[in-house]
Amino acid sequence: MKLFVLLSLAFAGIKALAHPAQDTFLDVPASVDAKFKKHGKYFGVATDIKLLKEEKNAAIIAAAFGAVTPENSMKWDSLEPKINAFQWAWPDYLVQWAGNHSQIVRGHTFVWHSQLPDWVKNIKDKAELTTVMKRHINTAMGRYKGKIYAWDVVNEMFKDGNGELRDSVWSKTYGDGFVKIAFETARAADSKAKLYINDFNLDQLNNAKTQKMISKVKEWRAAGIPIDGIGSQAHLKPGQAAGFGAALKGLCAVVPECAITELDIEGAKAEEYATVAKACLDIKNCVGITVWGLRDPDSWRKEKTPLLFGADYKAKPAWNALLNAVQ
Ligand code: 9MR
Repeated sequence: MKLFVLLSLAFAGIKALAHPAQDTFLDVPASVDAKFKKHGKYFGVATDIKLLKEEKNAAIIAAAFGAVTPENSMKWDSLEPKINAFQWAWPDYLVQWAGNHSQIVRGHTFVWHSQLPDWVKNIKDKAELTTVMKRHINTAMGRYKGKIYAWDVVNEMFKDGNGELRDSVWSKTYGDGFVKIAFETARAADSKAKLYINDFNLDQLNNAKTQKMISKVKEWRAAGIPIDGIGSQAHLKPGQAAGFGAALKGLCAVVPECAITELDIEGAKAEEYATVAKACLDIKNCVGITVWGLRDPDSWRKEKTPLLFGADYKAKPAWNALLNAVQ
């Protein structure tokens, strides 16, 4: 008897040594990504160096997700705050972390009106702006060639409401001509990376912006512009999940692939998360879903508690709903 107890204790000790992470953090949830993988899709999360260096955050992301998007560190003001002086430390950390954990990376983002430094916004000369845009894209895509699954090459170029071109240094200088330059530059820089146009409020099929995205992407692709995918950000309000699937279907129909790139839902209702997950699962070329952050307190709209994990690092009911929604 005594020998049995001794042996059991010794075995438990060896097990604890073999799984040191479980000693410090026992509450890692079942992987939604593993379920998505069965369908050839990924389930990812936006994060960055600071959160990846927090042990519990990183443990959950490592165990339950399959893709990461840098929430801020690859945006222009972070990557190239001063002309031709690139800051690699933060995005390098994320890309390396992803590699170490066999996760894919979505690069976010190049041509955007926001988080764009004044030195770019103030450029008046078209030739100069073109040089600057091309150098920015070439430098970032060159550094991470082969390590980034997809890039959001153009972000949020359409206005809400009527879906017209949003005012920015890009539209002021080129009309919508920057789309061709940006995508052709990106294709030449890394021919294997998937190139996306990304936007929010594409959540209902009949809204003007969704329709504009569909018709313009069709037109651009017919003209040979290398757009591989549409990203629907999906920052949803309660009630919007219902029409989301029809909208996504319309968007995905005009591109080789599509993705839900920044999902969060105000209130994080379990059924609404499940509805959105099913929307992607039901569409063959929807390659995956990224949620825009792990825990509510780290969300860009934390007061709406839109994410899948609470401050206590515990999965909310929507997590189980996702596990059940994906067979
Ligand atoms: O979540 C991001 C937040 O930390 C930043 O302060 C903010 C600045 O613009 O950008 C947030 O992410 C945005 C994303 O890059 C593009 N789509 C909308 C997202 C939420 O604002």
